Amino acid sequence: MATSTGLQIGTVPLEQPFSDQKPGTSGLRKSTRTFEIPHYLESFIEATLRVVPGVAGGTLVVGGDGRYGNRRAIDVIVRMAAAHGIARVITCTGGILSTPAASLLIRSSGAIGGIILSASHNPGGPDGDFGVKVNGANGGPAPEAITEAIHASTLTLKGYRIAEAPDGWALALDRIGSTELGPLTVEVIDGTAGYITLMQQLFDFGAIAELLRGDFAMAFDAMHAVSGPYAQALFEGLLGAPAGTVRHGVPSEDFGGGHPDPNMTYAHELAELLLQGDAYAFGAACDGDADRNMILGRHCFVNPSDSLAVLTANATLAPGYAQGLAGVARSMPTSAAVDVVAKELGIACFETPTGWKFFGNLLDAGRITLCGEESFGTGSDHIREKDGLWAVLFWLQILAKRRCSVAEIMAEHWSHFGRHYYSRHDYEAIASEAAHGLYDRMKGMLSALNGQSFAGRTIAMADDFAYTDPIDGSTTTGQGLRLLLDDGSRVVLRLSGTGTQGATLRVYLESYVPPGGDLNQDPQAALGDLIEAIDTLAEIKARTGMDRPTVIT
Ligand code: VG1
Ligand code: CO
Repeated sequence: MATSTGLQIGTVPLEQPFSDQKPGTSGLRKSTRTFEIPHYLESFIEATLRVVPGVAGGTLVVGGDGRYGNRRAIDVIVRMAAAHGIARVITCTGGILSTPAASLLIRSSGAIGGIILSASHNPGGPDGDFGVKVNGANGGPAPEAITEAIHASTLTLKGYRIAEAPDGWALALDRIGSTELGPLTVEVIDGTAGYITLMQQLFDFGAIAELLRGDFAMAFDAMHAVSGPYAQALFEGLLGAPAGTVRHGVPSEDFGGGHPDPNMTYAHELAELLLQGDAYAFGAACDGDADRNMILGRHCFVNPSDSLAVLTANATLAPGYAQGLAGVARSMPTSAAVDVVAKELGIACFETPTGWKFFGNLLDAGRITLCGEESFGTGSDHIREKDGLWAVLFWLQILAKRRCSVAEIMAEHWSHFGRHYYSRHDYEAIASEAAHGLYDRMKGMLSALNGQSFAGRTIAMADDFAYTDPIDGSTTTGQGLRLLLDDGSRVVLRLSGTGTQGATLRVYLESYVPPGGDLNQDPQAALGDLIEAIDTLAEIKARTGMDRPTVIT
């Protein structure tokens, strides 16, 4: 079929629908090779464009973290958007757009939503992973009702609609400007400008610049991923930090062969710099799509659950939050450190399932201002995604005002609120049957565990976490097995929804020591009895065949 503008639009038949396009915690995430199967990406995009409301005549934001496959995917999405009657696609130079900047762009452009090409912290390249995240008009990850409808649509697809680009047409992705493809306008903009302006509204850049000009040395690791250009413009540009402050700042298609996951295992270079060396007062890193953050001080690692609590306790030091907070929220496996702060501040604290999409309604309704997850995710109502660089700027803001070290902030926080010793143990790439066998066995045992003794305490409640959204009343079940102990400690087991090889088991461990108690233990030692007890109960080592976790946070 030719449109009035002469664009050729056709339907490509699918011999058989794909059966494995079920979005996990954060969109559809698979190996790059899987996405290279003919029609695979197209099938998921077709289902998305059929399900998302407002496609005809609407605006769509498209961009990604720059990993291998990004440019091809943008080309496919643009041509499919044209075939589905989208009027305007907004993308960025090089197709490079961080997840938080995409969230902002969706909100500021009045788009119907966005498609973000990223497998986040998973490695990239031909042998790595690729991913497609679908966000709605509020800028946040699409709610489950939408992702389930997309999945259902993929199961019955018979074909997909795509425009054939006229001879000689190519998307000029590397230049700011706009290109027409039949009735569709593709705008290529600078992906950093709007985001940086928003950061300047939320934080006192003068105060932070003064801190960075003094003897306060900072190291930021962009992990060869999308945060690089933003971090360079912010830290080395506007805030005047010395050249070289941003490490690995040029996005590469395979993240320099690394794993763009800002934790102690994969960002070990930065961790060693801060934890063993003396040269730097502050260190931070972001993940592949720049929605995660890791915060380090000299000889000090800030646990992400603690980071959310510290930001909450110090929020009014930032101009954007000077009026105080409406409320806060954390994902269920995140430690209750923020709960204690919220209680003292007299604000509400919500506990949601894992995944940023569950914060969306609370943010939209104005019930919460800050929220976060133990998995290095922190954010606020400024957008509808977690935001790595925002968290780094927030920490710099606090340090600029308080003029003390990160370690001093932590010590003071714990001595006032008590300390939630916390750790997450990940067992990655376990054979799927072994992982599900372990998990299902534990699930079957839950009711019998109530009242049993565990690590010298008593299990006060054992359940499979379920959540009812306080705004729209929707319920979500099966969100993680919780053992809540009578002294406030707990152990949670979950299977990851973002892994791409076999299954990943996450074990979350937490134990609270009130002010006045021993606040200076090593977390692994403080949690040692819980670690041992859950291994025995869930038969982790025996069933996975692994004698230690792949990653300990
Ligand atoms: C993980 C984290 C979760 C986070 C999700 C997406 O999910 O645990 O807290 O929201 O990744 O983060 P899972 O199901 O593997 O535990 V990202 O940076 O990939 O957008
Ligand atoms: Co991410």
